[in-house]
Amino acid sequence: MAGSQELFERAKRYIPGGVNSPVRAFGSVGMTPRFILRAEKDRIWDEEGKEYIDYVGSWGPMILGHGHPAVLEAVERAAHDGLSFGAATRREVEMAELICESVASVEMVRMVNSGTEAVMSALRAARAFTRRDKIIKFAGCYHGHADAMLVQAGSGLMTQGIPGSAGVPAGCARDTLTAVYNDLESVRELFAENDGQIAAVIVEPAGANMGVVLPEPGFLQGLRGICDEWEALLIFDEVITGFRLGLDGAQGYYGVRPDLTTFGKIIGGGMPVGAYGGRKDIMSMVAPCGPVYQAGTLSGNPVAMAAGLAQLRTLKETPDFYSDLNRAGDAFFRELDTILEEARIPHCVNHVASLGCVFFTDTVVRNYEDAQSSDTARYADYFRHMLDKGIYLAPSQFEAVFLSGAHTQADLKKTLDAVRTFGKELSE
Ligand code: HOZ
Repeated sequence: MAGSQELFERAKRYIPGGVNSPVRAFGSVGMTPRFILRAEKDRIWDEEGKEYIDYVGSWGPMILGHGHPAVLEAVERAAHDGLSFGAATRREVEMAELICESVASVEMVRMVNSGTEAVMSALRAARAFTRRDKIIKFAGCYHGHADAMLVQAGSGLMTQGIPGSAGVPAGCARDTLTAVYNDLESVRELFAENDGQIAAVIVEPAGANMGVVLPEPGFLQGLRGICDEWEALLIFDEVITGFRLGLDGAQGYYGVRPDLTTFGKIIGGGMPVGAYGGRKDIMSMVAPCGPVYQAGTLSGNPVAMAAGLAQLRTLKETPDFYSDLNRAGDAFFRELDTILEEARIPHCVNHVASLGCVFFTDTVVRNYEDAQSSDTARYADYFRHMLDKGIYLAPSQFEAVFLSGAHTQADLKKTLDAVRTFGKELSE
């Protein structure tokens, strides 16, 4: 049977870079990507049959772990009922109700197929509502690959070390203004320079695409205040944080109410899904209610809705799910910090709840520039060491570690032991 190396050679002949999403290529860690065969709970197996503890979790969606029985059963049932109708279905109504009941700022919601689509559509609605064109985003925040958002973006662009993408017309990027994360003054300046032209500020309420960068106390509240002052909208991109920090996402966790929110990942239970929603007066502008056009054959796909609903219902109905997971996350990242401290390796561990990362830098990482001070060669060594010990981390310094409810104490300990041996080997 073909292994990862052979599959990668074949893939490169027909798929750009051999992958369908750049970070997967393992380029920044200088390795051949592992081709994944199957997964169960917190484990994945590659084509060679090697087993790993998985901390990528499909980049966030697998908060219950892989192959949760409730999700699998719901998918099987839905698949038998029909894969796609391109027509309205009961599950879409139930999904919309569940999201609106869980997230207080979301009064209406529209399902789409990815986080990119969700952001693109939310920006369109914001521009239509305010009748303004300009958008403020933050350097290092990643909001999918729509033209207007590929400006100083995080995730794969950071991995490749490029500030933006070729092929984006100057006109598309002209209306995107970039501020500094955790720096309200940089936002105020942009508003003052573009009086009456800014439709919205879009932000990852906890940055998770430049590594994990957390909002400092008052930052998100400050954004709310500035947007109100200038009559602009505040958009939280909760594609990663939504239903991860808690049922009401980062907005519940930090206590700030945005006007619009984008979702993805967890709400699809592992299937391709996105959604955007928020204030009723804004969402009522979306067709067929209003003049903002947005549509999709696979939007609200029945199998994707079934997977997402099963996952969200399980999260909602499992007592203490978030308190247990977040406590495990706190303990894990604290211990990681201690181990690296004892090994005297310059580092900064940032984390909130079950989401975190380690930067190999002696700088406190509070924005994109700080994140860029990281020693990416050391991250590559760390990644290779951990992979060798059966721990599958993100193949890039600028992504997150995702814990799930399926990670056992024994597996977390095994992971921390592997970090310990990394520290020892480095100091020898
Ligand atoms: N953009 C994702 C990381 N933030 C990577 C997606 C993927 O490769 O699946």
